[in-house]
Amino acid sequence: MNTSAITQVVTEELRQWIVAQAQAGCMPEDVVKAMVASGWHEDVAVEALEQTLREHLQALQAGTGVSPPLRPGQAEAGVAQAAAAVPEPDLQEGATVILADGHPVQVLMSLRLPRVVLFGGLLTGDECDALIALARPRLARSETVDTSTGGTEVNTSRTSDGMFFGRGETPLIDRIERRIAALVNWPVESGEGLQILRYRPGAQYEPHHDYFDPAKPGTPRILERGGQRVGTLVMYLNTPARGGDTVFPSAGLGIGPVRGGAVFFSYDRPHASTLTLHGGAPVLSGEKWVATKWLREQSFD
Ligand code: PD2
Ligand code: ZN
Repeated sequence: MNTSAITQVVTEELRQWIVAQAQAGCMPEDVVKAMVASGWHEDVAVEALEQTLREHLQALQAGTGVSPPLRPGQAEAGVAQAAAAVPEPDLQEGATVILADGHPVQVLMSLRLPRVVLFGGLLTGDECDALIALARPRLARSETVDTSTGGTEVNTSRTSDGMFFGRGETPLIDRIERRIAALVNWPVESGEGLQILRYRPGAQYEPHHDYFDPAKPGTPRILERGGQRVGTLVMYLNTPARGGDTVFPSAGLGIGPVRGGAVFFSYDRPHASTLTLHGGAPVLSGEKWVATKWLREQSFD
């Protein structure tokens, strides 16, 4: 196979990871397997392995070959991760509507990689209005989980206001959570509480991954409760006048927010190879309100 046609870039981080695996005594075929499992093409993996180890050996022989240890956050390109089970809607036989806990939801678009499914009519107009009314008095400047400490921090890359509901906090929220669970075949108990965000004009959410970066020191603490995130459902509670698309830059995909609709995406490993980098483009006029449901591997209690 002609590997020059493949555009995967072998980064310095990946080279360092390969050296670290070799130093730890891993068999070359296991290193290749791990790379393939995390999204690398096999031919690229073999070539990267051979070339990296050859160069490392040459550097050692020349007396300059001390590979620096990986810094936190540097490992992402090379960290091998086994695939986890993920939430997934029943789309067999070209379903155009899914009956989720008795509520008809339209299937508008689906993509294999990244795994993205666009739904229409997941929430009724009344349900959207009720969520906004419940959340409005409880909004505060959005915080995100800080994986360097495991705590929360105000994040300047996210200029929205937000709040979290407890799971099943009201009968309305309980009903919506059961509908989501039925739609994506994932237990209610593995869902985080609903998060509501309000973006004003100019507000945005810069591209990020929703999974917790395994290389960050605070991540093990976060994972103790429910394990990794494996899926996200962003529900649109209104239709902004202009802007506010949910974008997937690695896939060149933009989703226009429409009231009652929702974008679902899953990621079977905490790795960029899932192509689930995504963000909220700036709102240009009007407001944008969303409700996000993050789904964990295990019970989130
Ligand atoms: O509001 C959005 O479009 C958006 C974009 C990226 C929401 C999230 N991420 C999220 O809630 O994780
Ligand atoms: Zn997100």
